[in-house]
Parts: sequence; structure tokens; C-alpha cells
Amino acid sequence: KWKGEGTTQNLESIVIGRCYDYIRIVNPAVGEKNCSQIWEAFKNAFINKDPCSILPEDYELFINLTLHMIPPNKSLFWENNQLLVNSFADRGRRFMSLGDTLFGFVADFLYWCGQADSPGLDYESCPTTVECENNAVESFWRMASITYAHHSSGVIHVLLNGSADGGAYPQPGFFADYEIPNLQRGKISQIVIWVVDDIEGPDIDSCGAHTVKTLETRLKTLGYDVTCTDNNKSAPAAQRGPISSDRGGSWNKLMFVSFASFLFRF
Ligand code: ENP
Repeated sequence: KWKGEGTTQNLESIVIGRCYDYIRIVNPAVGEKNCSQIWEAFKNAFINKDPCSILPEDYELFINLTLHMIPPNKSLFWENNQLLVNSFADRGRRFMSLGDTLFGFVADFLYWCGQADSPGLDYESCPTTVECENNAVESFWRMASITYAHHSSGVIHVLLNGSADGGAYPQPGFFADYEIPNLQRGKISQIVIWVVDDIEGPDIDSCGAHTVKTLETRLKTLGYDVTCTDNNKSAPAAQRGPISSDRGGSWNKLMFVSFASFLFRF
């Protein structure tokens, strides 16, 4: 009945399993967390409710239970290059993107929604943001983005895709609408923007031009110290290509090597 993907099968096992994976292996520094309680709080945000009436605040208890410190200088914001960010951040070893926090990690790549007057999950379909913005997944990422931005500090990095249709800095977008407004000016020393094109992709946007210029101006007006660096033509980097339809699949070596040659200089 909805246009979006239905709930991911085995959602409960995945969320609880990822929670244990995170607190025991990925980032034990977060300390003890109650993974069953975390699942209950997650589920109670959307279960038994109209799937178009879920608000970010409905995830408040989930956020309180999963919240942990984000190390200064480790935050990595991004748009349109999720796989690159996942690999580059290296599950929090190099950077801690939202997907490398406990609250982002348990939900990354999943879909979920409930049904009004029924305790069951809808495995057939879930509303897209075009159908209704107050859906379970959209509201979740809004709440997670707000929390992540609020707890970020030190030098902030932003990795944008210079080959993206419509520009590297999308508006509307999570970074523009939920993250920038929730950054704590007093806790942030600098914002470093990286604009990286797809391998052999078009060079649509760059530092000082188009939407990146809009972003630089916005951040400077807010009082931030902003720097912006482009990857150059001799070291193109990026994602898409053959792996765009293979989200969880193997890492494209070429992409990593060329991306590394650009970013590892920093
Ligand atoms: P997309 O559209 O490239 O990728 C969406 C995919 O990334 C989905 O599989 C989603 O999981 C997962 N994901 C991980 N973190 C986020 C997230 N943080 N978010 C929405 N989806 C996320 O990403 P977007 O929509 O442009 O979001 C990028 C934003 O994430 C940036 O603002 C960045 O700073 C932030 P699922 O559960 O939907 O399958 C916020 C919104 O971290």
C-alpha cells in the first residue's frame, strides 16, 4: 500500500545483535548499555501507531538509552557518499560518523514501520518521505541527526560529493536542516569541508562555487572558521559506479586507493 520498502525481516534480532556488536566489539568505550531495553524503546516509538504520525520526539527514550560521548575532532558529516564514508570512517577508528555511533549503528541500512491499531510490523511496505514526512524512518534520522550535531565538538569535517545531481550541498537535506542548526558554536573550533568527485564522474560542484559556496557563506555567517578542499583531477575519488546497487557489498579497491590518495594527505 505504501511506496517504500517494508520492514527489514528479523528487525528485532538485527537491532539487538548490532547493539551487542557495538558495545562489546566496535566501541566498548561506551560502557554498559541495556540492548533489550534499547530495542523496546526503539519499537515503542512507532508500534501500534499510524505510520504517518511518528515524530522525532517519539525516539527520545531510545536516544537517552543509546547516547554516548562523541570524541572531539571525530565528527564526520556527509551527503551522497554513504559507502565512502562508511569505509573511510572505519567504524569509528578514523572518524565517527552518525552511522558509527550506537544510535546510528543499530539502524543503518534498515527499514521499519508499524501499523495503526496493530502490534505488528508492516513487512510489505512503509511510507516514503514524499508520502508523509512524519514516518518512522525519517523521524528517526531527524532525531539522530539533531543529537549527533548537538554532541559534536572540536574540528568538524564534512564530506560532500562534487558529482551529485543538484549540487554537493543539498537543500533540503539532513545536514542543511537538522545538523547545521544544531551545532554548538562554542564547542566547535573549525569546519573542514571536503568536496570529492565520483571516479570519472562529472565535476559539478567545487569549493567556492554553486551550492558549496552557499554552504561556506552560511557557515561563515554563523561565525565558524571554514576551510574547503577539492580533490583534484589527478587524484579523483568517489563512489557510485558498479557498487551503487550493491550497498553492503565488497569494497571497490580502485575507489579506496584513489580516495585514500586524496584524503590521507590530511
Ligand atoms: P543517503 O540518502 O545518501 O543514504 C541513506 C542511507 O544511509 C540509508 O541506508 C540510511 O539508513 C543510512 N543513513 C546513515 N546515516 C544516515 C543519516 N543521518 N540520515 C539518513 N540516512 C542515514 O543519506 P542522506 O539522506 O543524504 O543523509 C545523509 C546525512 O546523514 C548527512 O546529513 C550526514 O551528515 C548524516 P536507512 O535506515 O534509512 O536505511 C542523518 C540522516 O550523518
